[in-house]
Amino acid sequence: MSAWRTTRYFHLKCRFPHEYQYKGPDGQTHRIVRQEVPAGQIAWDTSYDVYDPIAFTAPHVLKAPWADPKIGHEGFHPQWNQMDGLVNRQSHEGVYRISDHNEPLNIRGRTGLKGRGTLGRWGPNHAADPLVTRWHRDAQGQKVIHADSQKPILQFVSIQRRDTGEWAIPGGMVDPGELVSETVKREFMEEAMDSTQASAKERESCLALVRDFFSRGQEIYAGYVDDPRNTDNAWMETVAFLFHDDTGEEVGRFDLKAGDDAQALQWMDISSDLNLYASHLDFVQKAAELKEAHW
Ligand code: RP5
Repeated sequence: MSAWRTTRYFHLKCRFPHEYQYKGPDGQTHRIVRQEVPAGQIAWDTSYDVYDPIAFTAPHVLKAPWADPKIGHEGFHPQWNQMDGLVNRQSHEGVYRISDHNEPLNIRGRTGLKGRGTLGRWGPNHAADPLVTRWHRDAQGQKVIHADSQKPILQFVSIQRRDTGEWAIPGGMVDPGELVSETVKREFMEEAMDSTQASAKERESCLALVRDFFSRGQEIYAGYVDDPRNTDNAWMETVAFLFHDDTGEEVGRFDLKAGDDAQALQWMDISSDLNLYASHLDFVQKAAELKEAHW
């Protein structure tokens, strides 16, 4: 069974021994130990008598205007498994269950922690991921071929996350009512383009180019993300789009250098050796397969 299939059915990064990490208002990183959930006990259908995880919702989430209120809060009547006004409470993976306390249950099963953690929505929290790729080329502009696989090496735009320090696709949350196709473009502009330090004039032409480039994406994944922030009652889902610059003359020509205080950013060579945030390696693998690149 490939890694792609494995992570599709079992979540790993939101389970013991991985701790739940969050940054408190004091700037300190706090760690919460998840209850152990053996692989055979992940499914809600399987009984697990000793299962009694602690509940945790980050204090800032309880006060945030972008987050859902507590269950039972006056005036909060969430419409599970459907569009709830502008909020999408549907899962890409089917119908999720609701507990006796009217709380959604993680569509992939137990995580060893109740509550919402640092996530704002009960149930699915929708994100979008722009996977932007180009070929690794040498100084003469020729594609670099990997010595072992004899296949060309693909590169993708990778950003170092501030929360965990891990390298990731520069994705982001879908705003209520926003189209996923808009989210990928917005997130890429915010997270990646801002660091190109281009002049105002250059920026204008860059924007036009990026808009055109982002109109030609290919959806490569829609579903659950094995995100370390997932809990029994709140979890990440995403739609990942592949945007490939075959000639390297579009977005591929941007030299992505982060400024002093900007987030680290780079064109990263794709291979199975990478260690990326959540299930991002699965999306990158899919891109390498589609483009018949080195893996
Ligand atoms: C991941 O979290 C998604 O795949 C996406 O990359 C990211 C969105 O969350 P933020 O980066 O906005 O925190 O699950």
